[in-house]
Amino acid sequence: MLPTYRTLTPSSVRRSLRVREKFLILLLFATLAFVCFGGLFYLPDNFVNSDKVIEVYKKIQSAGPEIEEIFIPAPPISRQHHQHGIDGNENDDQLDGDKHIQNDRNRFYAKIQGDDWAAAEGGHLEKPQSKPQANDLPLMSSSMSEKRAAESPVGGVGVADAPDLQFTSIPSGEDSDPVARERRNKIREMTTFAWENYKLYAWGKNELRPLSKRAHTGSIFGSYDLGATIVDGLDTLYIMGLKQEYQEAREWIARKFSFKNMSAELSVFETNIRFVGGLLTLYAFTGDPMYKEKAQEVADKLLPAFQTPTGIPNALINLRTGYSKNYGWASGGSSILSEFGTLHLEFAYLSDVTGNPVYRERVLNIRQLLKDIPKPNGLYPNYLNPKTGKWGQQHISLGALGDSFYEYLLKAWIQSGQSDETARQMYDEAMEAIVSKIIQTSSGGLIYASDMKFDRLEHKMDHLACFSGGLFALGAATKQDQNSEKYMDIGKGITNTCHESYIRTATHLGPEAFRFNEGAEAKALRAQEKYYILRPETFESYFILWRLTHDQKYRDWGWDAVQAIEKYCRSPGGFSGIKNVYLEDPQKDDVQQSFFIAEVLKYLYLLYSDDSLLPLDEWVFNTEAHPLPVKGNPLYRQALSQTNNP
Ligand code: DMJ
Repeated sequence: MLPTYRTLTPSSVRRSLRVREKFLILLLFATLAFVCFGGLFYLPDNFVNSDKVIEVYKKIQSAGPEIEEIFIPAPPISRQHHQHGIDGNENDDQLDGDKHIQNDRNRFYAKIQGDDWAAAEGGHLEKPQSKPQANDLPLMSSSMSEKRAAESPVGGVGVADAPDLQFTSIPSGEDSDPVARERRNKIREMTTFAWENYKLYAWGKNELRPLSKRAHTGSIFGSYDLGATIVDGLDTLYIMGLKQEYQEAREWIARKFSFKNMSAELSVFETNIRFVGGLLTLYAFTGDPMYKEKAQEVADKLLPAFQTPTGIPNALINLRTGYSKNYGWASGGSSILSEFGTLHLEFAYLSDVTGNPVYRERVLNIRQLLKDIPKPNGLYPNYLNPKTGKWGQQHISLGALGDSFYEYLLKAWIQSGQSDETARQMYDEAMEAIVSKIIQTSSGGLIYASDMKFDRLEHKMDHLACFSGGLFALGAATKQDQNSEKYMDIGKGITNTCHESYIRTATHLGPEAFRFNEGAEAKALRAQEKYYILRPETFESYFILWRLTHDQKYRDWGWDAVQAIEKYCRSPGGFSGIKNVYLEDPQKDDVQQSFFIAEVLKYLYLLYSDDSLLPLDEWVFNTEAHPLPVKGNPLYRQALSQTNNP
C-alpha cells in the first residue's frame, strides 16, 4: 500500500515550516550549548597525557612568573612541601625560586596525570554517604560544624559502641576548668569544619585547597592520591571522639589505601612520619590488625631505600621499581640528617608489633653509624653521604634539615621505657654541643637557636625549630642531672621567643623564619620568610610546657593563636596558610596542609584537655604528632614472637 498524503494548502505549508524552523533553531542552539559547556566540562579528560597542555604550560612559564602565577598560583615557598629537604638550602633565593617552578611543574603534571591514574584505578572511594553530595550541600557553615562537634561524645570513649571495629578506651580528658572546656569545644568544631570541607572537595586526595575548593597534591606525596589527610588526621578524630568521621575514614583506609602497584616516587621521611606513624597510632589505639598490616605494607615499600653502601637510606624511593636516590641539591648526593634520623620510633615499634626485627635492625644500623662517626665539635652536620659515610657540608640546625633527628634521640629513649641508654647518651651529648655552640641570647634577652654554617653563626631561627622549646623541657623533666634546670629554662626561653615571633606580627601568627640581626628581634626580614603555612611547632611546645608546668600562660598563648587562625586562615572552604603574617589583610595560600589536622588541631585540643588524655609518661609523640605507646603501656601490643618474615 502506498502512503497517503494530506493535501497541503499554502498556509498550512507556512505553518508547518515555522514549527520546523523553530525546531531547527532550537536544535542548533542545543548543539552549540552542548559543544561549549560539554567541551569545557570534559576539558581535562580530553587532554590527559597530551603534550599540548604541557606545552601551553611551558609557554605560560616562559612568559614570566607574574603571568604564570595567574594561571597556576605558586605555593608561598618550596619548603612548604620539602620542609626538611629544602629549608636551609643555602638560603639562596634564586634556588628557592627554581624549586618553586619545579614544584609548580610537578603539581601541574600531577593534575594531568593524577586524574588519569585515579580513573584507571577506579578512582578513590566515593564520598561517604553520611553527608550530602557536593551538588546538594550548601557550604558547611560554622554552625553546622559546631552542631556536628557538639553531637560527638567527648574523647575516644565515644567510638566504643561501633560494632564492627575493635576500640579501646582512651580517657576523654575533659578539663575541670570551664574555660578550657569551652576552648576545647572550639578546637573540635574547627576540626570538624576542616574535615568536612576536605571530604566535600578533596576526599581521597592528599590535601584540600580551601579557596579553589579542589584537591591539592603536593609533590611529597609523589603526585598520587594517597588520602594523606585521612591517614594523617585520623588519630586526631579518634582522640576527639568524632565517631562518624572516624568510621568513614577507617572504611576508606581499609578499602582503598594501598601502596601496592604504585609507581610513585615518595619521600621516605614524609611517608614514614605521616603514613607509617599515623597507622601505627591507630593500631595502638584500636588493636585493629588492618592498621598494622597497612603500616607494614608501607614500611616494606621503603626498605629498598636502605640498600646503600652504609645502610643510610636515600631520601626518595620509587615504589614500583624500588630505585632510590637523593635530592640533586643536597651536598654532593647526601642524605639529610632530619630525614634518615627520623625513622627510629616508627620502625622500632613496627618490629615490636609485627615480630619482624628487620625494621629495628635498619634504624639501629643508622644509629650505630652516627654514634661511631667523628663529629665536628660534637655537632651533627645536616648532610651525610650514604655511599661514603662521610659528612657533607658542615651546616648545623635545630630547624630545617636537622630538627627531628634530635627529637628522635630523646624520644627513642622515652619509647623504650628509658632503657635505650645509647639514645639518651647521644641526645645528652648532642644537646650539650648544641647549647654551647648554637643556642644564643639576643640583645633583647630572647633565647633562640641559630643556624651554623662552617663555624659561622647565622642568627636566624626557623619556625620549624620552635618544637625545640618542648624538646629541651621534655629532656630536662625526664632526667635529673646537672643540666636539667638550665635546659628547662632554655626550653621555656625558646618557647617564649616563638611566642614573641607570633605576637610581633600584625596577624599574631608566626613567620616561617625570624632573625636576630640587622636590628631585627624575632622578626622575619625577607619576603620568603614571612608566610605561615599552618605549622604546628609552636603549639607543640605550648602543649609540652603546659603539661610540665601547668602555667596558664601557655593555654592563653595558644588561645591567642587560635583566634588568629580563625580570623586569617579560615575561609568557607576550610583553613589555609597565609602569605605574609605582617599584613593586616594577608593573602591566603590555598592549602590546608595534612599536618593541620594531624598536628595543629591535635596539640591545641590536648592543650585544653586534662593530663589524663595521652599522659607524657605513657605516650610519645612522633614528629607528626602521632602518639606511640611507651613500652609498659598496656596498649603497646607487642607481638608474642619474633620472626624474620614479614
Ligand atoms: C611536619 O610534617 C612535621 O612536624 C615535621 O617534623 C616537620 N614539620 C612539619 C610541619 O611543619
